[in-house]
Amino acid sequence: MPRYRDLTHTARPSDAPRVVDPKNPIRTTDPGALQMLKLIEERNIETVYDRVVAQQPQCAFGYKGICCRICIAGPCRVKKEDGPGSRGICGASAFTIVSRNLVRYIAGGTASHSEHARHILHTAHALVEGHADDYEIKSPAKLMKLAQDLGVATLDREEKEVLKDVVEIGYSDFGRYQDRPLAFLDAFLTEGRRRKFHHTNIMPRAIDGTVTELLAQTAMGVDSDPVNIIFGGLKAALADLGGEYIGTTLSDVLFGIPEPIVSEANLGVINPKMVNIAVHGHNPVLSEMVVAAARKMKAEAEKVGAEGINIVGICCTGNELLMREGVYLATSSASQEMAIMTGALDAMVVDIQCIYPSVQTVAECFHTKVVTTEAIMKIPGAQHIAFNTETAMEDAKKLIAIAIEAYKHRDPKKVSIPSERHKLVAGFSVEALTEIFSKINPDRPISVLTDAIQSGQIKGVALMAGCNNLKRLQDESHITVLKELVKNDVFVIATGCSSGAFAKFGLMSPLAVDTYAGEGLKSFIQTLEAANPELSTGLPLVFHVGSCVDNSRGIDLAMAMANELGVDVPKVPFVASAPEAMHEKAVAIGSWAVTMGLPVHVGSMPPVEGSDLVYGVTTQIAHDVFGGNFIFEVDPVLGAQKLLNALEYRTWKLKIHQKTAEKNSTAIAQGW
Ligand code: NFS
Ligand code: SF4
Repeated sequence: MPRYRDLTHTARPSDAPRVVDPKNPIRTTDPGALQMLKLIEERNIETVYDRVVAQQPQCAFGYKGICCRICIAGPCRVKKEDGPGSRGICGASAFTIVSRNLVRYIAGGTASHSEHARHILHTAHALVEGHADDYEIKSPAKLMKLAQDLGVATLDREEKEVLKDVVEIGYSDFGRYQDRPLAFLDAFLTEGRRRKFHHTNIMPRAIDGTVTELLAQTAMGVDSDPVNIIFGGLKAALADLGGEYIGTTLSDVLFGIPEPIVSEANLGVINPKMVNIAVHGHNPVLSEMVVAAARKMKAEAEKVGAEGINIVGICCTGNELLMREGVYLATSSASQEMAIMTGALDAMVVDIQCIYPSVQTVAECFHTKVVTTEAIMKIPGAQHIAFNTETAMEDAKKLIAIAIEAYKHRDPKKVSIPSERHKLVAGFSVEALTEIFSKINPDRPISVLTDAIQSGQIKGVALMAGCNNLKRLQDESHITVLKELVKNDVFVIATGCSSGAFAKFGLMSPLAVDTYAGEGLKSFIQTLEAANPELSTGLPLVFHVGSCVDNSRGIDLAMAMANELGVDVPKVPFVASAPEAMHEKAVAIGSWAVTMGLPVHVGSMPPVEGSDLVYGVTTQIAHDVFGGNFIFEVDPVLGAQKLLNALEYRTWKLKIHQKTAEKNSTAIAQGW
């Protein structure tokens, strides 16, 4: 069987248009957002959908990654195949320029995720030092497990003492100078991956150091070898994964391990009778406190004539709250402005990342107050209330008071909330999934999943992740890839704005199983439900594992499957897809996923086509070195097909090698 059934072995994407309908401002398929669009037209409000159209056609040099702005002799563009025009002023070739641009995305993504992680570490640190009394250790069990993974003693020790040591290790992971690997990465890897990263010399020792080193490596006149540059990028991508591990594990310690929980999603969750506050961004340190404060301030809201306070989430902080508190998810990245346009949002409280600066412009047409909370994130015109972990509850109450005050100025004539809202079940941490599987096999829970693959009941597992990118229509690619995968019996877990899309469309509901799952997947989900009668929520079509930082949970599941099967990650029928990738963070995640050994579909073309060499390294050579590779395919149906092929290939190989091992009574071979 040829690799991924690609008979040409070119790994080229199809000819599908890179920007569909470039003149069409109706750039969404989200039913809630579509209802808003009509209204927007009447009121003549500019949105992201208009701005996408205004940017077309986008610069072809930038699109292919062959524009260099790294020094101010530039910008330099690669204009010709050969001669002086084929290089930058300093002589940098297309492969140098493309690879440098690409890995600088990774540096940005790693910096973003680790900034989030750093904030959570600071909060945990303040807690053990006695300066963050509004926080607590919600999950001592997670803390003890984490401590054991990191080699921290737990016997007869106070929880706070243990946490203190864990936090110290986290801090060292940011600034370690000794030649030791990143602890929050090394602790979780399979033996095979650990060895691979040492052999290829990409095991990071500190997050900040790795990002800085990568910026230095890619400065004007430093590294021009594209392969060396890419390996530098992969090292930073692994540092990104370490940062995500810090974020996810310590969030679980402070706010609890997610468990199955029922909620609802899409703009219809905004309640005309209540004070509505959207928490938007990524960091649960702030939003968890806003939820807690809202619970205490109902009476204040009632005083101004509201029925109460309705907190709704947007983007990943929405995912964090959905997973742990069952807070409604109002919308996801590309439709964030729509939440304000309902005219019923009294405040939008933001922390960091993925927040369009335009939310303030839109808010100025309504009574909505946009409030920024972090020192590194301000928006001209928006109010800023510094949020401190030391005074968290007090600060959160201030934020809510702003919303209650704004509610008084709400104009009923401007209120127009779409009816769209869907029930969903979320909260499937790896712990929660393991618990569900353990009802069938308490000794080896993960074998429930791997056995279902081996028997052919399901085809494998897919992690669907990533953002919205309006080069196609919002959510269309997420929904299409998902439907293709589940129809073909793939067990799907989801994070970030991909899970946001599924939630908004009603696909994260048990009701969707019958309609969309293939026979095998349906029977697998039914078996799990039958073994877990106490789980009154039922089980959904797609399993929500959290925010983008929680992609660490996804790779945890892949590694657990690898250990169960007695192989390393590249042999596991497990794939990933970011059908609408947009952010630098998505580039970092995709890159570590490849390095961890996964085939990774990306549905929005990154700027790599300006160099055949870089394109080849990311889509093919990476597979030879790490066992994972990028699959760039903008057509979502074809993208799903390529993922199915990758799963089929892995399952087929796995079965052959297992049979041979059984026949000869040996361990399964590793070198294939
Ligand atoms: Ni992830 Fe989450 Fe969404 Fe993309 Fe942005 S919210 S961290 S980066 S756009 S999925
Ligand atoms: Fe041009 Fe080289 Fe400067 Fe890039 S680093 S802008 S290619 S001179």
